[in-house]
Amino acid sequence: MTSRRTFLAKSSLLAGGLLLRGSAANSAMAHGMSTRANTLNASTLTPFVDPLPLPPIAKPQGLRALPTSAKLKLPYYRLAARPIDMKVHRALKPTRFWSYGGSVPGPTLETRSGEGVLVEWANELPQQHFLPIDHRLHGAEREKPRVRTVAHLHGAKTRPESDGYPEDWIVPGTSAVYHYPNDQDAAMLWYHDHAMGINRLNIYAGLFGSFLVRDAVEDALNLPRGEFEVPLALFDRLLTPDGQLYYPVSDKPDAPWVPEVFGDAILVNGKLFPYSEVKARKYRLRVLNASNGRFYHLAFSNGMEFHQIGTDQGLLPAPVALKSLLIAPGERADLVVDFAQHRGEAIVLKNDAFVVMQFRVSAQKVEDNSSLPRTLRPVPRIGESQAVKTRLLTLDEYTNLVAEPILLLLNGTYWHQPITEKPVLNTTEIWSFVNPTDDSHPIHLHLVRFQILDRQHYEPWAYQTKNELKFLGPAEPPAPNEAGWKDTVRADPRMVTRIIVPFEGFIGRYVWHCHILEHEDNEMMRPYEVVAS
Ligand SMILES: [Cu+2]
Repeated sequence: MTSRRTFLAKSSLLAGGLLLRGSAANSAMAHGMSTRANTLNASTLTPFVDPLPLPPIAKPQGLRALPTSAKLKLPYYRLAARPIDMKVHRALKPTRFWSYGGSVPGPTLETRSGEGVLVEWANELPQQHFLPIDHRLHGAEREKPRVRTVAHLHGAKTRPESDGYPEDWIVPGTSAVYHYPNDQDAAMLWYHDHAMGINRLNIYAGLFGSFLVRDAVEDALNLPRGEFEVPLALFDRLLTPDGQLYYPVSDKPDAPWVPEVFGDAILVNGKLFPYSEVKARKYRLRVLNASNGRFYHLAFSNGMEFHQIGTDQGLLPAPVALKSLLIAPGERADLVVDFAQHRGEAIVLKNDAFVVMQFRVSAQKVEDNSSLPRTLRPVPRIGESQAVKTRLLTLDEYTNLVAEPILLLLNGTYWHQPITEKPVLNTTEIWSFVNPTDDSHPIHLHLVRFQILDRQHYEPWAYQTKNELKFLGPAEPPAPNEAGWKDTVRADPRMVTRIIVPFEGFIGRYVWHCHILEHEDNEMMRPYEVVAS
């Protein structure tokens, strides 16, 4: 392999005072962001005093014809981004957010496989941003409008013109209509902003929501539904003492970008430490990690077992029993939790030692006609021999001379460089991510769904000095709860993570990127193009 990474590290980057961050570098800076004098200590607030809110279900505003086929009329939704004030805790004054449709998370769109919808995404925001823009970042230069939005439906198989390409942003007072054909399996997708260079700020401000695709396979399983199917969108924030969003900045006024953001206020559907009153029966919890950079390691305070039945792109082959769940930014987990044996208990959902929310199980015995089937949906494994190409792609972090991360690249390549990944439509490829950094990077590809082949440790010193991949130990298959269709994968430190990807759907230009939003905004995103055969 010719290593662009090595080339860059030795030439332009070193000349500019940049260093490639090796395995010995410390990421204390990245992990010290949550303790600041000018922020509220969220743990001083009384937990479990606000009920868990549920985002409203979006209602279509009638039917409209597709621009390309006047005969076909589709449900038409309009979601406008505008400022709102929302109470995140009983003891705090309302917090200013930017919202799609009046709540954070925005309204949930509930759709069916094979039945397309149209969404008009409107930008009704003010002309000034309320979070700190870094004008050095690509796409966020001083001459660009401060407030730009573009909606991406994460996990959707859409044409490129409806995918929310980062440079397709719109300004206040304008809107764009996107078509989602929903020709895909039942899954929980999520919409969020994707504007070049300020994506991390727009999502932190609140521009996201869920999008459910349902289908007959899911219907036939008799899973808990209606009031017993509960979405849980997790997003951590830092708050000022008077309860406003605080987005941290570096100590350099002209370069405010920080490499990661971790807040101590973990919001669930927009509330801090909420409680939910539940019946003593099975519930289906649709968990979304909508955080900028936080990974969650979730478990119940009583140590109870639960089952994961689906992942990013839909149902797993069979339920997987778990006592804890790791979920990275951008990922979704579909869970079934049975409270039947816990009548009258108050059970806390925790992120390691920290409180997330509380479930109060009613004392009454109730009838539960829902099922947790032993099998769910077949997920045929794609054989490696199906792949026509393997790409080795590095995940790179560069630091300054005091070991602070200042730039992240995919395969040593900047956003503006020519497209290097051009898979052919209806072919399958293996993408191998080499991660020499200290961080796990959740890598997301637009348009497609994929399967994880394996992860394998390598010897970092041989890689750093000789660009040689010497594997340590065997390749590890994905955990059972990752062995379904995915669209986001954890690429863990000092490992090679391999995914196998059928490029299906449409030709055109899409993106792939790290879903740690601070990384994505600072060059850890690349265009790719699906080309005709
Ligand atoms: Cu990253």
